[in-house]
Amino acid sequence: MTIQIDVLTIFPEYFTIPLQNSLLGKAIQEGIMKVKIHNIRDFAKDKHKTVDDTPYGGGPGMVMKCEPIFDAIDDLKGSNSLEHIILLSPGGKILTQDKVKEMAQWKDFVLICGRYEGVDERIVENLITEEISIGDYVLSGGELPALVVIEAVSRMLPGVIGEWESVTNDSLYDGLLSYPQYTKPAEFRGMKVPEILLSGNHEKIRIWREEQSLSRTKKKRPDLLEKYLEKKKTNDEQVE
Ligand code: 4GM
Repeated sequence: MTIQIDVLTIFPEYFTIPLQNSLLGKAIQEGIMKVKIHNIRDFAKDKHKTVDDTPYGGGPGMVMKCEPIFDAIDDLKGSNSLEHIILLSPGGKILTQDKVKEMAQWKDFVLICGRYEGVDERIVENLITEEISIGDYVLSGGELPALVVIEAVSRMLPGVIGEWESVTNDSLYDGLLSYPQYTKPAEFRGMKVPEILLSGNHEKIRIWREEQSLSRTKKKRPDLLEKYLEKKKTNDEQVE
C-alpha cells in the first residue's frame, strides 16, 4: 500500500529537487510513496494573499494566521484521513529512528511547515495532533525538517532500499551505532585494515562487529547504549 504525505508550506519550491532525486525520487516514481505539496498561500482569501500577521499583545516578528492553514486542512478531507497532523517545530518531541519506523506504518499523514516566529496557538491546540522537532536548534522554517522526516520515513518503506540488510545494518536501526567499515586497499599510507576482516572467518567477523558496535556506542553515545540495554531488557522479560 502507498503511504501518502501531504505537506503544507509557503515555499513549495523547497521540495522540488529533493523529491526528484536519489532514493526519494525513486520511491515516489515507483508509487511506494505519494508526496503532495500544497501552497498555504493558495488558501489566503484576501487580495494580498496574506498568510501571516503581527502578534496580539505586541512583540517582534510575524505569526502564521489560522484561516489559510485551517482551510488547507479542510481541503484535504476525503483524500487524507487527517489522523496525523504534524507541526515541525523546535518545541516538538525529538525525532528518533523508532518514531520514523512508527510513521512508516501509517497510511497517511500531514506535515505543516511553520515560518516566522511561529503559528497561531489555535492551530497547535485544535488542528495539530503532534509536534516533532529534528533537533534542538532553530531554523527559519519547517521545510528542511519536513524533508528530513520524509526522507527518513521513505527509507523504512519496503522496496525503497534494494537490500533490506543495508537498512537493518544501519547505525541506529536497532539503536546502536554501526561497526567500522573499510574498503580496498588493505593498506593505505601505512594504515592497515583490521586483520580479522581479511581472514574470511565470517563467524569471527560477525562477533567482532557486534563488539565494535557495542564498544563504539558506549564510547561515543552512552545515552544510546543505555536506551538500547533498557529496551533489550524489556523485550527479554516479555519473552520469558
Ligand atoms: C516555530 C514554530 C522546526 C518555528 C513552528 C521548525 C526548527 C525546527 C517554526 C515552526 C523551525 C526543528 C520554524 N525550526 N528543530 N522553525 O525541527 O515551523
